[in-house]
Amino acid sequence: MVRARVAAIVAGLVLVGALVAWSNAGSTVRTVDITIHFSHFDASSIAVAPGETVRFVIHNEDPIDHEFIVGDRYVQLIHEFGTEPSHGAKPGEVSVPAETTAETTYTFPTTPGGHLQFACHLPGHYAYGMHGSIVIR
Ligand SMILES: [Cu+2]
Repeated sequence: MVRARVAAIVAGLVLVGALVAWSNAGSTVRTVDITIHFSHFDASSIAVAPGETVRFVIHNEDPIDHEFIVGDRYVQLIHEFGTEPSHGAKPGEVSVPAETTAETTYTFPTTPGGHLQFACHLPGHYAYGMHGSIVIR
């Protein structure tokens, strides 16, 4: 009798633990909204936690196309001098056509202290100021 009651309590605790773990797993993706207006991002710096997964939702209010690329200096250089016309397949890289909203999800490295960038590499846009920093801390 007592054993059955203890077993029921233990089973209940295991269920509660599983539900808490499940709800925490669902909350690990943070959404960051960024608006592009007059060829500028409305954020200049974003702080993320090591290993954090962020869903970036990019709102392009301009009548021209833009893009949103997350990566280190090497990735940014590839895109600045590269020829990829559009993005969307790789995490952290998305094209944002004129007056639309697009999103991309990126999981950051687990090592704290890293510095990445977000940027637009359509011709002349980076030089015009379409970039910002991402600090992992
Ligand atoms: Cu742009």
